[in-house]
Amino acid sequence: MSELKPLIFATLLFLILTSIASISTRSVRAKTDAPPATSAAKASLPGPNLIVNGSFEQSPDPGGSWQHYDAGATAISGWRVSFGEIDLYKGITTPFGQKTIDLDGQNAGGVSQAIKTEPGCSYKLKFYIGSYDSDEKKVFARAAGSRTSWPFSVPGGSQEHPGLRELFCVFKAREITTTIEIGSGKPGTQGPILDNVSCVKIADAPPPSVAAPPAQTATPPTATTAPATEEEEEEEETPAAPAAPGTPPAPQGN
Ligand SMILES: [Ca+2]
Repeated sequence: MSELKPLIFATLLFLILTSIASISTRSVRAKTDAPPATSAAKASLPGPNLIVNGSFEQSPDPGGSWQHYDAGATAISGWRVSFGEIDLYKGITTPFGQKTIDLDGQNAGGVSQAIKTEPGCSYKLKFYIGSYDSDEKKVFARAAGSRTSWPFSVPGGSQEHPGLRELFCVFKAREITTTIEIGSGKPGTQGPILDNVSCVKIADAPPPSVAAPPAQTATPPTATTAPATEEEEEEEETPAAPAAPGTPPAPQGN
């Protein structure tokens, strides 16, 4: 019997160690399966595309090669002609479907769209611009009180080779709705060709700053106080570097 004791002891020890190892493995697996909270937060940025019909494919068939629209028109789903005149074009070669916008109708024009935004958050507005002639052109983008403009030209530009290039600007939303606008900054009858507009949230609002503790010795309020300064509503124009000619961008979704 005494010879069996070491054997029984060894067997029990083996079973205990095996059991502990099994629990440890399950614990590690459980930790691996649960994603850390930070990665879930990062996965939400950049956010989804907020622009409706950014490639202008959801619009009436122009019939021929183009259809003229004046300021106020809303025939192109999601969009409004914000000023001047534009043409909805069909047949200009781009990687983004069949339809594009010529931002000059018989004169300079623009399109706008209101999107839902979160005040304090930053957004990236991106779009593609080209030209079907060689003339100097200017395109601008406006959102949340800031305006960015780009002079550009496409030497040898044509309907088959409009020389599309990607442009973008970043803005910080002030309201729960922000109207973005893209327009021609130079009068003409053949303007910037616009296609594949997108806008995504790229940064959350910064955390609120910690208020300074109140002073120990408060001064008594005076009878008259200075009027509060109203926020400056004038737009800031940010001139951008000329858009360099580039190779046609890779196709992207709407
Ligand atoms: Ca398109």
